[in-house]
Amino acid sequence: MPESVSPTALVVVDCQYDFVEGSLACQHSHEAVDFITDFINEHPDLQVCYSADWHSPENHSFLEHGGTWPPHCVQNTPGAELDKNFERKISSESQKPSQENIFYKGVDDLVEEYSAFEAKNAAGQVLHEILPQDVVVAGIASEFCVRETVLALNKAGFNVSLLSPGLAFVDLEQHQKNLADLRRQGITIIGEEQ
Ligand code: VGL
Ligand code: ZN
Repeated sequence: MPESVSPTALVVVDCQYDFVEGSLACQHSHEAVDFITDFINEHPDLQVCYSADWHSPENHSFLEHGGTWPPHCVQNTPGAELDKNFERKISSESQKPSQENIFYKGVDDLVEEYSAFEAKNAAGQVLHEILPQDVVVAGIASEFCVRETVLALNKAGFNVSLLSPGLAFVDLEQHQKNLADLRRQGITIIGEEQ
């Protein structure tokens, strides 16, 4: 029997238009998406999963319903769509966003679900249940959904790395604090030139 190479998955967190250039536009977002698409094309064996923040208009995360954020990622609106550069620029069909590899979270109006750990795809599969041991995380926003996703995976025993040039953030200082804190907790930070 040939020895199989242990698989690695990349979790691309919330690279949706509202976070890239919409109501909650984050810093470094276009650079992050470009970096992620190049990284995927350079790693054709990587299993790629995308998370999507997926709120109803009544979500309690929104200011008008007592939350802290402007309305964002409302289900089936343009702001909730994944950046089309993944579809356009990724060479391998299986690594592009699809029914199988998009995992939705934030569906419950009453729960602020930053972490993508329990996100589900259209068939109801749960993200953490289909991931291999080794997981690389990138996406938006570093200090919120990326951070909570990394912490949940780490706590559950996954071997987690963070792709620093593939991150976008609300606030640069908070982003840098986040990286330092996650490193302290044993997360490997890849490519820290930013
Ligand atoms: C996020 C704020 C609200 C994120 C999601 O993806 O980081 N941030 N909802
Ligand atoms: Zn949200």
